[in-house]
Amino acid sequence: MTERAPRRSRLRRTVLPTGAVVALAAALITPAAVAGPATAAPAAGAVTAATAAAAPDIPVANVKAHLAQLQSIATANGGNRAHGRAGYKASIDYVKGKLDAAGYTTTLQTFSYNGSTGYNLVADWPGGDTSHVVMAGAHLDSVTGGPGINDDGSGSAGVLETALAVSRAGLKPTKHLRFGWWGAEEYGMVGSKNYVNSLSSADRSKIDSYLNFDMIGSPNPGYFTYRYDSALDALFRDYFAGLGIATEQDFEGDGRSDHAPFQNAGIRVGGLFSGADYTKTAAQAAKWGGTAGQAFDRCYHSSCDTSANIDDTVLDRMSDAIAYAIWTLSAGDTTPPSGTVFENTTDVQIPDNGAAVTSAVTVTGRTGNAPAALQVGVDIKHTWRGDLVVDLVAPNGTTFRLKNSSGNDSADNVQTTYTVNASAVPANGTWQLKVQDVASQDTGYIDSWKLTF
Ligand code: DTR
Ligand code: ZN
Ligand code: ZN
Ligand code: CA
Repeated sequence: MTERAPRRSRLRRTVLPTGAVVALAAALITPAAVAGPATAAPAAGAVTAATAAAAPDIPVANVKAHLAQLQSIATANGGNRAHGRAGYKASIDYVKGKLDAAGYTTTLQTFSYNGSTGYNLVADWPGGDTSHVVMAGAHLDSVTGGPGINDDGSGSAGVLETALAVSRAGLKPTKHLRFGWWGAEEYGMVGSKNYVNSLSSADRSKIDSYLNFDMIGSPNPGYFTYRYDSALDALFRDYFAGLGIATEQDFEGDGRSDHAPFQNAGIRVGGLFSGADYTKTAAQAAKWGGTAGQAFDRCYHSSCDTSANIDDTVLDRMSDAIAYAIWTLSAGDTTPPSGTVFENTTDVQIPDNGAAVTSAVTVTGRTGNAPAALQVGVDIKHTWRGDLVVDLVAPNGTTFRLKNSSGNDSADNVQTTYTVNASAVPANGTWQLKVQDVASQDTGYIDSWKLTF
């Protein structure tokens, strides 16, 4: 605690315009938000542990084992798994065998395209409310020119292993779970169009959301989310933020994969993508690693899209993200809508030039971590706000500095909304506003404060 320089006359003091206060607050917060929280960010496991039924860590070795099988199938069948070729049907049989053994109700849907029979595989996990279906899918076909291990063995294997994890966990979701593997995507989403067309309009309206995973193991990876539905986009963005990974929204994929037929039928769609033939920029390489100036997948649609064409780390993380989304979305509507306000309106006196005081707000019913742009509304009545140091303390002890003291800030009151990047800390628990008056003479109290999630 320090003694400040003699104060100026109250009559001559300058009152900062509100905009200046907000700008000052932003300047103070930015370094902490960039440098990360004061305490270590929770481990990846701790992020999901905060959810009601924690999603499992998907073993990437299992996902890779599926890819090895798909590679063997291609190798044994002329080097591809394309629509109308033996390697495609063998791929379907492999996936179906795993799902049948795990207790799924599988349906093989056939269609005809280009003079050949095509196949979709649909797997329903028994139970859950069938009028609220959560669905995830991937295309199982490759182009004729290669084995298609990243495109889209990766998505097929990640979805398959998530489905098997549902079985291992004996998951009893509130909503009904369905998984799909589509044929002939490479000819213009032929299989997924057939599937969506085969549904009655009543059955289409029962699908709450469809998540698509087409290329999730790119060797020079990016972390892209589908941007079509803001809640599904945020679900994945927040998941990766919890791992300390910044995502970008995908702008390459419009109408280019199996989410499109679902979207055209008015179904909410989301998904992940690690990049195809576009070039990674320097900025993207800076945040994700890998090589700038090179394609995310240099083997896209080529014979070199083999088991060697996979980055294990992105495959692992995106497979975990599939499981996180499936667990979270199928658990039901336990998450309050965004915009939920948690507030404490009890006055807390702030001792003059004394110890810090706190006011608590308990957040419940949230899933995962707090938002990247957490709104902290503060209303402190005080006769000289320059005396005050204000912090936000997260449930795990992470401290965010909202405001420093200042000998020059002679206005009354702290009445503003701060934006804090709290995406590295779990949302649920008791948050505290911590206020200390560090100079004598002027006094005040915390009137109220709130967190908007
Ligand atoms: N449809 C893919 C490749 C692809 C290109 N851009 C995107 C964006 C989002 C998902 C997929 C893609 C293919 O199978 O070739
Ligand atoms: Zn493709
Ligand atoms: Zn694809
Ligand atoms: Ca004081």
